[in-house]
Amino acid sequence: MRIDVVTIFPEYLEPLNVSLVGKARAAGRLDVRVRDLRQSTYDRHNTVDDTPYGGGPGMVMMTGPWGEALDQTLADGYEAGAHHPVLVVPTPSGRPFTQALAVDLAERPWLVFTPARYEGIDSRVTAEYATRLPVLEVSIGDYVLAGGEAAVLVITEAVARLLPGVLGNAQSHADDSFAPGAMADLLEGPVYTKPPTWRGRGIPDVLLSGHHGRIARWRRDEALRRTVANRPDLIERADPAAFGKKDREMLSILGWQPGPDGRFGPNPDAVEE
Ligand code: 6GU
Repeated sequence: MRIDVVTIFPEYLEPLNVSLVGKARAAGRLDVRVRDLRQSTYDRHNTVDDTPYGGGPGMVMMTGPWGEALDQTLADGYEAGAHHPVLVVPTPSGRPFTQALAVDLAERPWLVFTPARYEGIDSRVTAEYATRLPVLEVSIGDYVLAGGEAAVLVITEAVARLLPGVLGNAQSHADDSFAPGAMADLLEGPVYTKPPTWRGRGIPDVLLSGHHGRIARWRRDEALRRTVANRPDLIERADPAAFGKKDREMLSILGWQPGPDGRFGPNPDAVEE
């Protein structure tokens, strides 16, 4: 996979040299190029932004530098043999970044990211490139960052670990929280390793029992417990067919019950723990 990032803060993308993404690059699974947007400015101050038409606060990134930088990025990539680019535009106004979108992006051969500062990029830039390649506006969550660079780091890490040969163990992402179909969209429960006692705290006996069926049941119960506590919306949204008899027993213990439509919701009479 090839990844291009065009930014006014190339140094912000340094973490792409580290850890999993760095290893994916070293292993030849990932070719990452970071381009300084200011290379595509020609005035004395290397200006990339101007005031918004219609007024309002902040500044808007100008068409000129983005157009030239993206034309050169695309030309360089095609020259190097890359193909089928997708333009990924990080913006708090984008579609939510999810594991499903990470899986989709991991199947693409070439991603071009345009992290913006200020109030965003003049809209004609995405309109123009949308005539040439798919453009995805993506948000990493319901909060506002000062720029899209951190979002590029997030998206790149989520995508890189899905590339064949990067994680080593293919099973490691089959049961990730949010992996499509995994655990019917429950969060993963707690995990333990040696030593068996730490500061007087042991580990659940079942994990030492060697009884795979009971261990799987315990993990499922803990996943339900954690999901109820941290992401009750996932239980409410879940297809009730995903919950078997034992799941229903656990949900009942946790104070959840099926409503008239079969979907689970909190039992209004239950006492919160
Ligand atoms: Cl992709 N960019 C910015 N600036 N803020 C965000 C975001 C992106 N996703 C959530 N907040």
